[in-house]
Amino acid sequence: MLAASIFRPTLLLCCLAAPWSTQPESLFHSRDRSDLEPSPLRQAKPIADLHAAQRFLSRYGWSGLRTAWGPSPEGPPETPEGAALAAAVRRFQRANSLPASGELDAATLAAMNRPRCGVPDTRPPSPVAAPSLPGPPPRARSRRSPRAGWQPRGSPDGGAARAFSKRTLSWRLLGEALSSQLSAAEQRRIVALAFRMWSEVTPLNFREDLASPGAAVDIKLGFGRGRHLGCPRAFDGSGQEFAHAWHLGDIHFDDDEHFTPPTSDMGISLLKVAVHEIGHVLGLPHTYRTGSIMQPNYIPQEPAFELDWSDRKAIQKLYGSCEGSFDTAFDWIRKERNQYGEVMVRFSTYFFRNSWYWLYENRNNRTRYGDPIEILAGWHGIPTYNIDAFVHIWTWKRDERYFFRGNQYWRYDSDKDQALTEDEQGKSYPKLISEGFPGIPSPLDTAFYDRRQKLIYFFKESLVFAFDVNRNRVLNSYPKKITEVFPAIIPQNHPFRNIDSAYYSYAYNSIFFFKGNAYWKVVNDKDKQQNSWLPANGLFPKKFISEKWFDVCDVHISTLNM
Ligand SMILES: [Ca+2]
Ligand SMILES: [Ca+2]
Ligand SMILES: [Zn+2]
Ligand SMILES: [Zn+2]
Repeated sequence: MLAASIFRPTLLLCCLAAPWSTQPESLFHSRDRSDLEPSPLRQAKPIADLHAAQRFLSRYGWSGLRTAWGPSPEGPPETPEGAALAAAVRRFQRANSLPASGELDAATLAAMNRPRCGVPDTRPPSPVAAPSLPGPPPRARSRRSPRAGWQPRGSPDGGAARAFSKRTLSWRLLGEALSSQLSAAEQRRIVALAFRMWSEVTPLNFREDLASPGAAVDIKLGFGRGRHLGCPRAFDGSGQEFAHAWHLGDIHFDDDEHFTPPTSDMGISLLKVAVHEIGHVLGLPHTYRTGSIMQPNYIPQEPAFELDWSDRKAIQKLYGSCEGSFDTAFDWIRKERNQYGEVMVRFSTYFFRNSWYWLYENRNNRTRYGDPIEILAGWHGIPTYNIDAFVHIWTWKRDERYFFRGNQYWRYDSDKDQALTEDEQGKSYPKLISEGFPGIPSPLDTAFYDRRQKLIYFFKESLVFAFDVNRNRVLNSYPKKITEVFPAIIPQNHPFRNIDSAYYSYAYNSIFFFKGNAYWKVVNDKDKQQNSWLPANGLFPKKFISEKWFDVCDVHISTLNM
């Protein structure tokens, strides 16, 4: 009932907004609250006339007059000329995919009454129109706000701008300003998840800070009703504005709204609103692009929502993409039968770093939603951090997967999703590398299996060892210098030693050497066919891993298990 009234266009709310007539049951016990009505939500006054529409257009940046952001935010609006008003209405109509009539018709008023964020959509039109000029937009006039620092996000410029220069930002849900609708633990969990979602796609980390003085906390969040938290901008009651964000990192939620956890399909998802407002604090303006979390209006939630491709690119334009080294990267091959009974080879790509891993979706060119995950949680019985290497020996007779760390190796049972403690011959694991792979040193830097040659290439410092899996020994001419077996195409453009990971990618049918945040692609057959002068196994010049594999981002350790 409550949720329905929020989503319904609120033109009719004048009738529903009368003082609540039902009196709560009288209180018999101080703890006997079960029959009490929740404190009635104050309803937002519907936008139903010219005066209210003018206020809306001004408040959200559609008209040239900016009364909502002036020294008296709740004061009466100035009256724009009819033509200016019609132009503002048309702009608003176009953005909302309505016929641009300039008339305040029912559909336009309904659009104005939809639940929305309090940050203005656009900056007021500049008196000097320069639409075709490249370069940064002209600065809009800035008026002094009631309090230094109380500038709404997105205003005055309305464009994206990086808001923080440091990489780790602290946040706090203000204890004195919690929502009355969700438990404190649930609010904190939802807000922490909202921050984590941004950290999954940026180099930023977010840390909850309950101890520092308030002024030292980067982003402070709180709930309030009507006039709240010393904020110059009062909330309007249930409906319309549900939250706003300010410069210096303050986020306020209208506690007259029916905020719900992500599992609910009613009300307004606090997670979605928090992700949106954090987007503002980080510097993103509104966009009317379908699918973006930065749309000004609340879009009732899908079962799961994620930051889409464009939202990711928008925030990465401000903060850069995620970089870092990997302990190992590999494709996990499995054979599946298709509907015709044919055996199909499928693979998943994994990146390991410290005690975390990411599954990479090559098809979507991004990491799986919700990653990274702890190795401990996804892989059973192998070391939980700093894996040196992974090898999948794959012949007609053999299908064996090994993880290497230190001087030991583990064999992994793909079907049971568990490291073997004993194999079919009664050999127990983990085993010493020197026993299972005679002549191979440890600890290893990395390794990969070459299926056609039936060789494992093991890498240690500047040397590479080719290991014949059938004869279980190192080839006679090995070890060799890595530069000898995998020569640089451009002289000196080579990792030379201590490679983090030699990764054979089935998506690219190529070997890649990873070191730090860079990769070198190894010449494959197709490259040779196209350019016969390329040396066999030559290394193309260095590139950044983040330019090929997107959004492999760390998150703050405290949010790893969300
Ligand atoms: Ca509201
Ligand atoms: Ca490694
Ligand atoms: Zn917004
Ligand atoms: Zn506020």
